[in-house]
Amino acid sequence: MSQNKTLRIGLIGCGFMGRTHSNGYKRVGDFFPALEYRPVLKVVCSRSEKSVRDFAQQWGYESFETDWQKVVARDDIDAVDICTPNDSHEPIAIAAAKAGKMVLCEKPLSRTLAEGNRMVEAVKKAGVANTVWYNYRRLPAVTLAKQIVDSGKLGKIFHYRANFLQDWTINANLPQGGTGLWRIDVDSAGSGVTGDLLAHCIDTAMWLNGAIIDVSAMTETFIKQRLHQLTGKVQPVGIDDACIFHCHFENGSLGLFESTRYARGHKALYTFEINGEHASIRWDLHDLNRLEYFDHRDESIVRGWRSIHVTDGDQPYMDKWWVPGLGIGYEHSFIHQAADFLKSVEKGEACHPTFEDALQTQKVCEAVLASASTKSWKNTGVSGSQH
Ligand code: SOE
Repeated sequence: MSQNKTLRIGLIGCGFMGRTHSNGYKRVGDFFPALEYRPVLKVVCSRSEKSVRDFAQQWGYESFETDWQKVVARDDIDAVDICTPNDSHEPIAIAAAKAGKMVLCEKPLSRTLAEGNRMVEAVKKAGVANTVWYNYRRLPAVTLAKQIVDSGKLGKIFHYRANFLQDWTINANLPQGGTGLWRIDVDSAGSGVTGDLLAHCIDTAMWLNGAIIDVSAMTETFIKQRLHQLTGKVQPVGIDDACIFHCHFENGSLGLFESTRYARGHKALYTFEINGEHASIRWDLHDLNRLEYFDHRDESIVRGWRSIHVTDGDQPYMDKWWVPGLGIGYEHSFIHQAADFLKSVEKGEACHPTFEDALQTQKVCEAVLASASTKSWKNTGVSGSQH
């Protein structure tokens, strides 16, 4: 066990994501003891003094601030971790990079491609380590899917299908904007399900199956007006409540994606399925330790879908946890991401997805929204292998 170097974290934002990241930092050293770097929870920042004080105490941060610029300016911080609503990702990331800090950013990278481009420029110019928390890549079953695809077991890929279904905004009386509901406010979020949910699906899809080169999409906003929590006025809703798109991947396969917050009964049903010439795989977030695999080359009398319980020590990340057969959860994806980031710092390597990788997802999101609003196919501008 080494653990002799520290990485001093300044976390901005103490909502849901602030908690998932903090939990990642707190537990990573216990379960990845061989890491050279150990995160130190130096400072957490949020505008509300009461919330940030309580958060700092609960999670064990050494101090708190109410102005993110102060965190960025502090010389006892090595890495700034952005867990705020999407509208502040750009200014915080650029200022942090300029101050020479490593930058970690919650997904999506930005509200728009233009913002994302400026963020990528800033981290490149400053030469600072950077990563975006597309956490689902780090669930063992999803990482195993990547290993299976890369091994060539599926053969030529024909289809990629993904859904991300929720139902939490069906109530027309739910307000938009402000704490907890900024995801429904277009100014804060940039878009609705496209940036919030499909961005996860696109990130995983391009990681597993390569570049998405063009898209044809439709979006719908079912509830057109909502009370805005901050202005107190009933205002138009600017986000997409649902989005469906199909696409071509550069490898010749076809993609079909659907996301909505109006699928009654589904809370966070993220699923994907890949169909290849020899074999198929599928995964479901509600049963996250399992990967299903069908191989046509199996002897016909026993051929069928295998349900692989991804909990064995030789499967991704699982040598760090309990004993074979015992599952892990959603929060572990963030612990794994913290571990992978610390490892990348130790090795001086990139931690994927970097800002540049996440910008490719941003390009697809932007093309999806443009396709829906113009009712036409759009090229994404993404090509080549994706990390
Ligand atoms: C939205 O409800 C949300 O919390 C997303 O913002 C997360 O990225 C997703 O993982 C779960 O759903």
